[in-house]
Amino acid sequence: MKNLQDEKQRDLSLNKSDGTNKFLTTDQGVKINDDNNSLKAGERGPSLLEDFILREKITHFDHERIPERIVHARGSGAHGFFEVTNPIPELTKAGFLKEAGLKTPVFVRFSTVAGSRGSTDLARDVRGFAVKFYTQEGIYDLVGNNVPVFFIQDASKFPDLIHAVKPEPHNEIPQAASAHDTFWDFISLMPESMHMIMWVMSDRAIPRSYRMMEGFGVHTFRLINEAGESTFVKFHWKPKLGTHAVVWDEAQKISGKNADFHREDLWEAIEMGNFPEWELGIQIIPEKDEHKFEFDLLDPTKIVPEELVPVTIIGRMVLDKNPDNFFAETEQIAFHPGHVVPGIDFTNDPLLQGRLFSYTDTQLSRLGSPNFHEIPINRSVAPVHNNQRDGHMRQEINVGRVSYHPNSLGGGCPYQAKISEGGFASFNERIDAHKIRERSESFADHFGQAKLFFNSQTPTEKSHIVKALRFELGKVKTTAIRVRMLGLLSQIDTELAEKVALGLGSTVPPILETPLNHGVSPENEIEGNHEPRIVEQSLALSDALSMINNPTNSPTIASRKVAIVCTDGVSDASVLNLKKALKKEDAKGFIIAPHLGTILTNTDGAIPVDFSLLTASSVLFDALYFPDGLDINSLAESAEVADFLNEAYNHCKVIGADGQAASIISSAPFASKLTNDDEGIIITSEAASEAFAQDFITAMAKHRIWDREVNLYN
Ligand code: HDE
Repeated sequence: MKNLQDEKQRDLSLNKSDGTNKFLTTDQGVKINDDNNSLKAGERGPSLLEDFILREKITHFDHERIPERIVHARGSGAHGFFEVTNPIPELTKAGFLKEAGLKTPVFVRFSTVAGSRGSTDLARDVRGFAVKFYTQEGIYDLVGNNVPVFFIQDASKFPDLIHAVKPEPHNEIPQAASAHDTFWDFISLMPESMHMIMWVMSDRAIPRSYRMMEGFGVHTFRLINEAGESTFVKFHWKPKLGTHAVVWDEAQKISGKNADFHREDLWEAIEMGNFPEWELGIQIIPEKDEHKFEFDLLDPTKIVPEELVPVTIIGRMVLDKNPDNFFAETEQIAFHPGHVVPGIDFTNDPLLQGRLFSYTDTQLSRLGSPNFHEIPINRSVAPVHNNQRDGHMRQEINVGRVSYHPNSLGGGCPYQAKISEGGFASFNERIDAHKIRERSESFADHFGQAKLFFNSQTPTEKSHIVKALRFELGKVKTTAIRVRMLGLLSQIDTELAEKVALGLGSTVPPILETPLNHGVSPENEIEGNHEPRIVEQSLALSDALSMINNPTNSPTIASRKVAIVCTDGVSDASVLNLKKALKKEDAKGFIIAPHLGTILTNTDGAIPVDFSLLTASSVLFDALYFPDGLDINSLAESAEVADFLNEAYNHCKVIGADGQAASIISSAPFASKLTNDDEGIIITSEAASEAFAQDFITAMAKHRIWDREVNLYN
């Protein structure tokens, strides 16, 4: 079998440049003798225009920035491969899905949506999950998100949505945040966004890591087999490490302590060989079932519950190589949902249809030319021959005099491919319709699945949603917007609306006062805008929608980080005991001490320190450990240690201590709140015990000890 895994790397190597052991030159290849001084008239004289070396260097520098993406500006990427585990030739003729074991190179870019390129990773936001497959039949892009639905149903509302969520135009405030008036003004007038709002107010919008996110294609797509038959599919990426989040207070603190938290996590995991991995699954819906559901498959504000149509796993994706150059690869990569290969096709989802226009168009201003496909990271590994010519920065040197089709002078080349030769043919869908500017009646349920989502959450998750809404709407200054939102929330769940209202010091308005129809007053209603309604779902609950109950979660602590607080005199047996146990589980312990360098252990050994108390913080770790032998008195006076303890406790993390260090927990500020059944406080008077390490790991595998929180649903 042909192994294509490294094909893109070989292709990229054609453009790689490494200055090791080479001379410094100008862009024209002229060797430079002095890179530190400009050419001057005399020692203290003016610089000379003639200095082509200086001019070239500064001109290049002046133009080093390109416009950032209008959405998804902040992102991180990695190379890897996709491997077929369960081929589906009966559903698709796409070659990269047809053969078990076949590996196709991929590049993945994860992103936040609203913030600028330099904004924090931990914003409350949707995450982009865009995968470029370099297949033998051309580029296939699966440009998805970590949330399976979207805010709006029609592409025409996208610029409005983005204008509303971006920093407000008069003062460019706030950065990377939806908690402001214009966003909620728009949302409160768009009931179709309610399902998405439930997802975005849940902890899905503050992932623990890119590696712990699900990914979704969002729209319904089509797979087309050799016989030209179509099957509807929804794409799902299921993370090997489970689906996990941080808590909102933690997210805000991480943004200050390490705005690159997700970027760094992805980078380091790959450098350390903890390769991020997802399974690719599809929900398969035969054509004949198109109208069998209580929602429209073409409506991007709806999911197909996994309980109704299970996810069939067809392959896995592993990210095993960091980019060599952020700009050349992660910034210049250009995704497009319209990049499909034979065997994959679109549906008439009106959001997807609009996207099919937008992505190439945006690259023209972002990358500056229709030749962006020639940039190495965007280049197909399948041969490219056509009659497109010229344009800014054209790289390819097309030989011959023929650049048109049909031609006789070039022997008719390049040839058109028959379908049997791999030529792309769109699905032969029958369309016989009036030209109308209308929303389908089948899109009118704006609340049924928002309810399903909310009802499927555990009390902890519901409580987080209420708190997130109290936070977001609490930042909204216009009272009428808050009240309008409470009206919409009451259509999802009255208790939810009431709990949010309590935090806002407000009351839930009667339903009739809530404009439902896209914010237009009844006399201005546009014909064809159907009054939103609630369709009761046949399914009461779906565990797949909850993160805590998510079936993808397995009790693993792989790649989790533990802060081990040390001082001189620490027991090296205790430190080693936990470190070893963590390593066995593919997790890692980091030594945190009052100073960098080394600390002396109780046996006069020296342990290198990873972070000082000043540069580390509880929010950057998954759990906290105080080993036997610590200088408790000096730690008790440290403000940083107090923060470590308090934050780890409040963020529901596991805290452990053994031997004499246990007293640090019994005298911690939260000690009075501690109950005996807190599964996350692991203390033993014995030092370096294996049972302690095991209990610590078992507790960590629960991700967080949610019982500690003030739960609004208890
Ligand atoms: Fe995008 N989107 N989008 N989008 N989108 C872009 O393309 C757009 C939508 C998504 O890492 C832009 O190259 C429109 C849904 C991701 O480079 C732009 C509409 C989903 C990324 C654009 C949508 C996405 C983008 C900006 C509504 C989930 C980042 C830069 C009709 C399925 C890709 C660029 C990367 C990027 C337009 C809605 C996902 C402007 C018009 C729904 C992951 O073309």
